Amino acid sequence: MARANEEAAALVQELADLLSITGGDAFKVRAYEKAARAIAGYPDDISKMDLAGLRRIPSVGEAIAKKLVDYNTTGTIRQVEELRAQIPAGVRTLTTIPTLGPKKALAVYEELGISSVPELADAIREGRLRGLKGFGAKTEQNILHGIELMQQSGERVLLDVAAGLADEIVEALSAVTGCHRCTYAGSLRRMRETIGDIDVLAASSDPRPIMEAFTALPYVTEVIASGGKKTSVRTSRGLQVDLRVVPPESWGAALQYFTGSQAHNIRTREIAVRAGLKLSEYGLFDAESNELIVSETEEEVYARLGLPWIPPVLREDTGEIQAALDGTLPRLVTVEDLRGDLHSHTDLTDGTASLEEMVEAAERRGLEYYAITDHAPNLFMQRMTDEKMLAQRERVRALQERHPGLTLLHGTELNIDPDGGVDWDAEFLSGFDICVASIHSHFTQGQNEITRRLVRACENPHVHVIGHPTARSIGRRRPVDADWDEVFKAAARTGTALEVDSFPDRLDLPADLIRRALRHGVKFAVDTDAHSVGHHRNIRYGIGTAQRGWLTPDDVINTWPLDRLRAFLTKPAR
Ligand code: DGT
Ligand code: CA
Ligand code: CA
Ligand code: ZN
Repeated sequence: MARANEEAAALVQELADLLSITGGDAFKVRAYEKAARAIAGYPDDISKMDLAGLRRIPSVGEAIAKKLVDYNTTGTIRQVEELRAQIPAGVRTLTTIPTLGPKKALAVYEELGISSVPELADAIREGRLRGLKGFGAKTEQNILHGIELMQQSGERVLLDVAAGLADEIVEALSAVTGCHRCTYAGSLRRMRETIGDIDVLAASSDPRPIMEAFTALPYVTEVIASGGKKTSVRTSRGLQVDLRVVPPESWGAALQYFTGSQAHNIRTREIAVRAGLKLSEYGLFDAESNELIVSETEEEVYARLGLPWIPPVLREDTGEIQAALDGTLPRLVTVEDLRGDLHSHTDLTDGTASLEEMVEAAERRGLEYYAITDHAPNLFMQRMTDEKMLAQRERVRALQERHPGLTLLHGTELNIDPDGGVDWDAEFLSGFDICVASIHSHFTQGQNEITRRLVRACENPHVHVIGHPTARSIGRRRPVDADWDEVFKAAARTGTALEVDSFPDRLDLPADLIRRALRHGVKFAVDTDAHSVGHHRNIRYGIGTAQRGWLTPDDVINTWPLDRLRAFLTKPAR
């Protein structure tokens, strides 16, 4: 994503937040939120666009386009600056607590003068919020939990933020003369769901020009440490990046070392010791002679240890070494294996691109089938009706004529209600090619209720996929509390797939639960849940998560040929 799009989207989102703190018109707030998503997901760099061009971004009208022109010329949006000045910084900090809405933030500030997160936590523990309108015991618990979540996520960033920056850095450094190789390592290469810092590795016999190019990058704000072998910087987003430059003959060993995880490395080092070798960040050596064993690739390093190459996503010391020794490493699913996407939205609900644009984007991905699954009526904000849904189906059928190579499936994303029911009756549901069903409300029900809810959704013969099953939002909302083994058993028994949602703040199911579900024989759908054209690119994060869950192509229903998928979508009667 272009940096300007990301920054402008953040400003427009902030504008929405500030407006809602000041009690602004709810529809205007929603319009800004929608525009922010559209800007973030827009494929072209907005800093190079004029007013007329900006107006062509979906969900961006005249007023917002003018604010973007303001951003392009001044680097900020005046109205945001004005509102920032009106609202105490403390209140704005309070609104960053995931479970505290703007109204409540303003209330604790105005009633109790609380303007920081620790003050609020203390006030709750001392019972000072009791009696305040709208603050019951449950609200207090939720706020405390929100504070906890915020502290846990700490300084770590989501996968897409780190990946976007790392891609740019690797591209820039690869172009430096004498740079033999360059890539990112660390948790990002292992596709962990959040990233503490970015580790970049380059191979060259002359590190200096690479180090210089690195510290001169436009978004570097601070050089934390610099030396001949390693330089660390902080970027404008507060994220740290470590760069190491190694001689080309040590590349394989260095890449293996800096990819980690630390737990995996401890295991590989033990194996090296037993083989009379020494494996470190400096290379692979003969333990006796201390002679460097040339290892230009990771494959050579693993081969010297008597192992096949192990994909980075598996390097967490959770059984991958034993599987490598036994020759039972999984053949992991890849982006190229996907034939379809089974979850997407258009501007009929909260998407920002038209049906036609989303279908074109799916076609550019080279997909063979594509499901449009706009929200069902019980998500009231989306204002879906039977008529609108049926009219969309007609449009999908007509559009199919123009896309002979891409089979369009007309679906919906249903809402699993507190009792496990969904939006429509069986007759209406049977008109869809595919139904995804997700939890969008009542996230805090107890374990028995959530479990029953998800099991009942699996048992519905018209529900094919459970969307983002834990409903978590990384760093913002905890996963729902279910007896997951019961849910997985129900999904396997009823032939209901579980989704791996590719949104960087969802990655849902998470990898550890994927692996647990796999043992029950569950099938999966790795989807984008795209709400804009740009969201199609998120698929790499969903696939990364699926890989961390050890999934093979056969486990993922949207790698299957269409006829096999269709057979799966006809659930067995029971
Ligand atoms: P992060 O940055 O917290 O998301 O996680 P990583 O895994 O990227 O950790 P980081 O940046 O501290 O180090 C990158 C890799 O370097 C790590 O995965 C393994 C390797 N490494 C760093 N320190 C040590 C160490 O003390 N021992 C071993 N065996 N490996 C280390
Ligand atoms: Ca790291
Ligand atoms: Ca690091
Ligand atoms: Zn969705």
